[in-house]
Amino acid sequence: MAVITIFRYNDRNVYSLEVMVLEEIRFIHTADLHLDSPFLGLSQLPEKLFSRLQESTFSAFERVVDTAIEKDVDFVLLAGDLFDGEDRSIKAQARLRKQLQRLAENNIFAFITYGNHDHMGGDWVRLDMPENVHVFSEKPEPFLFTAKNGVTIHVYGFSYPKRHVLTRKIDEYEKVPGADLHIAMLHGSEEGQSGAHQPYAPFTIRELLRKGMDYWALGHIHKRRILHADPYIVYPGNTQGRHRKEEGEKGCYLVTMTKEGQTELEFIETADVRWETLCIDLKEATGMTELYTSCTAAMESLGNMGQSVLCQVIIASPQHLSQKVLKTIENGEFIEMLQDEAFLDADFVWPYRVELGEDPLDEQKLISDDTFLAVLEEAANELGRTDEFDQAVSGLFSHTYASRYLDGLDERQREQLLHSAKKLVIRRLSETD
Ligand SMILES: [Mn+2]
Repeated sequence: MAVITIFRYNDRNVYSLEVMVLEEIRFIHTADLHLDSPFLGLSQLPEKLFSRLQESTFSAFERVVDTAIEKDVDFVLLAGDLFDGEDRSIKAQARLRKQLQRLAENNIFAFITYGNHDHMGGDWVRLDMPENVHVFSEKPEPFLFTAKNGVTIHVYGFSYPKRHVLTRKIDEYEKVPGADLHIAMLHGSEEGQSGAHQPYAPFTIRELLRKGMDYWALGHIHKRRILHADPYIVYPGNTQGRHRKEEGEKGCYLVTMTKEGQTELEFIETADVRWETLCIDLKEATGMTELYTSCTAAMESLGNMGQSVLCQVIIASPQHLSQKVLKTIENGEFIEMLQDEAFLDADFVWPYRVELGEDPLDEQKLISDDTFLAVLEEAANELGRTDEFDQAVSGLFSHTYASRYLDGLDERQREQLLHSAKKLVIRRLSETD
């Protein structure tokens, strides 16, 4: 409760005291905790980093709860995908429960809707949640909540009964009178924004606005996005990035709302390990020492953020590098050098891959014979259209172990493979005079 005390002197110089109570509520909006994400495919990281990463979804949620307590909020909204797996590991449930109990001890309520990852139809060992928690059923019904200062709120939400909920759940939301404020939780995607995939619980912004709510607490999309202000329609994103495509700041929103619905948002970063891309842009011929120094300096700058970082390094304009340097990048020697520099203390900056950016001039620079390049280009295109291409890659796709992890190649991947092969031919030829 925010209290403002005003001292006022009257004409006889005797002061009177007035106390004004600000009628506003505070809550945290978070979603997509994905507790106990396994971080598959990253087990090649040094053990210490890997276990830190496996712990990160839990640490991130702990930070959400720390913030809730520190800011003395009224409640926390958890808008779906709290658990990563539909079997809800007992470890994840126990640790979620522990954090919710911390909220209970601090007189903070929690609202949960389950999403497509932790739908209600999953097969899991049930661990009951503490009493300060309301879990929504599969129908978006209101829950009447009274904040510490007496402001009343209807919170609406629903949980996924099964993994695939493709119906327009938005049609089932209805504002029910009887509260000062109306806050709706929805795990789903905006129509037309989910690419080729069938959208879960689809909605349009117009549909949400028409419901007359004061705040839409969304979940499902892992990239933080504010779809609308006044009233706010918000995806807070996930609390911890789980792979390189979930880069940058990850966290939750601290929301302050007056009884009249005026809303302010503050983003709170919660990720324990952050994914980043470092782009090293070479402007001129660069030797090994300079390249190495620029990379380590850039890595160091990431180290001052008070977080651990997993970064990929992209070297733009690699035509400024000599063949020898390029070779150390391709055979992995260079990344090993950088990794030797990485600290593995409390906070780390770990380069997990080094990539060469696109390099348009490469070919002409290495081989001046235009006719040869044209023939090579033609041969590569030709190869792409024949069975020989499939034969060439068939070894990989029929390999007992490798094939399990591979889908077929699409057009773009075929083209990329041909492009890399062409570059390799050019590079090899230029090496052997
Ligand atoms: Mn999710």
